[in-house]
Formats: sequence, C-alpha cells, structure tokens
Amino acid sequence: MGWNQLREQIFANQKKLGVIPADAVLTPWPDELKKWDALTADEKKMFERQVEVYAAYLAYTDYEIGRVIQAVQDTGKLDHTLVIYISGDNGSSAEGSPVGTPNEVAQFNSVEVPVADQLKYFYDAWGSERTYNHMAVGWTWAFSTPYKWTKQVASHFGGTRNGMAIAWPARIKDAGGIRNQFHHVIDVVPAILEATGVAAPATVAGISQKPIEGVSMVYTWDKANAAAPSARKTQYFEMFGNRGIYHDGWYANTRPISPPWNLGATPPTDVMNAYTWELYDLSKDWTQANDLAASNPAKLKEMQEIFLQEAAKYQVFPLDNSLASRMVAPRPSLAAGRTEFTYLRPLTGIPMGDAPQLLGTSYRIRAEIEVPQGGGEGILATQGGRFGGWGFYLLKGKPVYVWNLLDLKRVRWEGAEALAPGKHVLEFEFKYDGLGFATLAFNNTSGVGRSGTGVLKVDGKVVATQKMERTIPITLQWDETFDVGSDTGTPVEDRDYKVPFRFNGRLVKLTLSLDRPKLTPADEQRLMRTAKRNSE
Ligand SMILES: [Ca+2]
Repeated sequence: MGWNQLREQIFANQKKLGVIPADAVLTPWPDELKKWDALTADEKKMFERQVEVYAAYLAYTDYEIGRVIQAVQDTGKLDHTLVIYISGDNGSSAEGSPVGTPNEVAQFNSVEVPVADQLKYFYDAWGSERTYNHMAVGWTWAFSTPYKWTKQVASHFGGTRNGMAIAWPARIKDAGGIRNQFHHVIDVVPAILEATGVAAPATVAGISQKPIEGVSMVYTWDKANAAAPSARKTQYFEMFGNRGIYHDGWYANTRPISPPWNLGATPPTDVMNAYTWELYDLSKDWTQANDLAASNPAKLKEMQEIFLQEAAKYQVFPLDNSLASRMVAPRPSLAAGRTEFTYLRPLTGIPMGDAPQLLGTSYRIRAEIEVPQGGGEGILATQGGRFGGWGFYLLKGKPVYVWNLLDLKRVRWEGAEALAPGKHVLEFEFKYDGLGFATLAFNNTSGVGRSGTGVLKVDGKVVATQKMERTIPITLQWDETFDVGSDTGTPVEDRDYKVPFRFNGRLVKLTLSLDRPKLTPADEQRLMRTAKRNSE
C-alpha cells in the first residue's frame, strides 16, 4: 500500500473510531509531493522499506509502553494512577527529505542521499545501528492525516495536533469516551495540579514564580461534560515566523513560505507582513480545509489583532524567520568566544554547545603525549561519531586523523610509522578555505562546507598532507559528544576501533586553537548585495 492509499485508510479509520467528526474533510494531497503511483519501482521498494522500519519502531514503542503500564498494574496501583498519553511532540516529521535519508545528520547539513544509493548501500541496514534513518515526506504527510503539513509548521494542525488519551480507572468512569475540546500541551500541568489537589507554588527558593499559563482539562473527564465548551479560549502558535491563532472555535494562520524539507530556502525579510493569511471556522471545519480569509476579512482582522496581543503577552516578538543563521547563532556556553582550549587529563561527554567548534574554521590540535612501552593505542580527542565527526588517535602505534563526512566519505591522514615509546608531540593543522559561519548572518551559505587542507605532524615533522574538497557545513552529530582520551557513543571509523578505545599512554596536554575566518568590509558588502537580490 502506498502513502496516498494509507492516508485514505487512516482517514476512514478515524471516522469509524469517532476521533474526528463525521463531516470532517480530508485535506488535499500537496502539489509539492509525488503521488505514490508516480514513483518508480526503485523508489517504491526503498520507501516501503523505510515505512516498514517506522512501523516496527511504532510497534516496539507500543510494546515497551505496555510494559510500563503492566509494571504499574503489577504493583496494584493502576486504578489510582493518572496516565496522560500524547502520541508525539508535534506533527509527523518531514525532516527526512522527499526521498528519506539513511542519516539525518546528513539531511541537517542539506546533503540528500539519492534513492539509488540508499538501495545500494543502506537497504539491508535500514533501522539498524548502521543508520540514523528517517522516512520520506510522503509517509510523513500520510501520518499527519487528515491535516495539512508536518512537524515544524506551527500554522497548521499537521504540525501541531496530536492525539491524547487520559486514563485514571478509579476516577474517570467514561472509559473509551471521546473528547474534542481544544487544548494545548501546557494544559497538562494544570490538569495534574487540579487532579492531585496540589497548588502551584507561588515561590521556589525565595524566587516568586510566573503564573502557570495553562488551563485544567479535568472538567472533560465526566461524561456529563463531554460536550462542554473548551475551557481554553485562545492559543497562539509560532515557529520560524510562520504562525497561527486559535480563538473561540476560529483559527487564523499564515501560509508556510517554503516546505520544512527545503532547508536552503531564503525567508522573506519582512516577517510581519510578507505572509499570506488563512481563516478557518473550526466549528464546521475540523481540518482547516475551507479557507474563509477572502469571504470574511473582518473576522480575519479580528483574529490577527488577537495574535498580536497574545504574541506580545508571551514574548513572541520580535518574530524571527531565519533558518540556518538561527541554528548556528552563538549561545551562552563555556565555549562561546573562546579560541583556545586546553585539556590536561582525559574527559568525556562534553556536549556540542560547550565544545570547540571545528566546522567552517581553520584550527590546530596539539597533543603532548607519552607512548608506553609496547606501543601507543587509543583516542587522543574526538567529536561526533558514526554519522558525522572527527577523530585523532593512535592505531597500532601510528597517528591517525579522520574526518567522517556524514558517513558518506571518510578523509584520513595517517603517519607511516608507529611512534616509539616516550614523549611525542602530535599536531593536526587545518587551513580552511572559506569565509565561515559569519556569512549565515546574511542568509548566505557560501561560507560553509568549503574545502581545506589538513597537515599531520609528529614531533614537528610533516607525516601526511591532504586537501579535503568538502567539509561538513552546518552541524556534527548532535547526540554525540566531544571526548578527550577515549570515545563514547559510536566511533568515527568502525573499521579502526570500538568504543571506548581509551588511550593507553599518558596525555600530558591537549590544546585546540581556532582561527576563525573574518569577514572584510568588502565581503560584508558583497553578502548584503546578495541578500538584497535574493529577497527581491
Ligand atoms: Ca563518539
């Protein structure tokens, strides 16, 4: 079964179960996505594999959640346990690209893996520890049935609305009952507070607390209130400048400028006014299918005013619709503003934000070590892992530096000779050819992902020199860390070692120095001209 047929089947099932109203309309398939029948045989084969693995993941998750519930039941406390189950933290995710990806880290670096390569290299491995996989957007759209859009799209329910089930056998008697009141995830805490009779603290450790902004959902539990009006009257939504506002059964929202799977899109500079608005009467239109913006401009204006009020109240302004530049914007961290990092002993688990950032920059890593009798082996420093990262280590006594380019290619510098026991200084110097992350401030990606030349030295002598034609542009593998003296998570090169691959000698001192490219006034003018041209 393809994704179009799946969407129809899900929609029919939702009506049969009564979780959507009988008069709900299935929103149309988007022009941006291929229909299943238009796919090639190879595409169908690969995409079926993707969704089978996703289905297996769902079944596995379901089973494990069942074990948690069973464990509560085994203690005899299930009758007095409140369970709030929400299936997702937003809509189904479209971050895998229209063809899916074996490596989401590659996708976040705007590197798409063609279907032919997926079939050739990743078909059998899909869903194993060899892949960081994500299904194609067609499936995503089907799993957001009956709505439009996906995760990241705050304006439409395909990006925001999730099914929720609440159980409390001793208290909620209408088991299996369905409720359709409009609520938001911030209403979970007020519901728990009311259910438990616990008041929200006015102060914590002497600090007065902001008021809780949600409203309780407990009133919906009694069958007599099944059709009671929603206690939540108003809720704003916003992400990357794209936005929506719910108020008393009405919903107004902007239309996304570009789909979330297009990471290279240039957002409009006038975030307040450059968007088209839509208007929906949710009391008659569950799925945002019938846009009333043109026929009821007065209501739309009223809703837009409410958005402005709510956004001001909850510190949404200034709206920011930048993508890449926001992703890499400097944040407060231990690493912010530093260009020199010195480590005097082994250390693991430093998250990406607090580690030296080696992308889009020239840098030098210098390791003073003592190689033990019998030869050196193990990690000096590493960051990332199997799906993107770098490693500096001794392998059978020889110095090795590896850049793992998103598990699609590995570039390697290696000394020909094993190091003799005793003191040594190892250095890896990388000279980057581009302008670096600073160009992203102008919504321009020309500075990232450029070439560079690496030189590996032992005791001051060059042992390997190589140019990398491309570098990872945006991000390393975010769920792995920067480690000194051993490796955690996954290795950057499985063929060389298994984690933790602890260095068996003495690490006297490890220094990383960054030499970030600086924009000249001429560079800035050129980038500003390009940004202006793109927005016109
Ligand atoms: Ca690792």
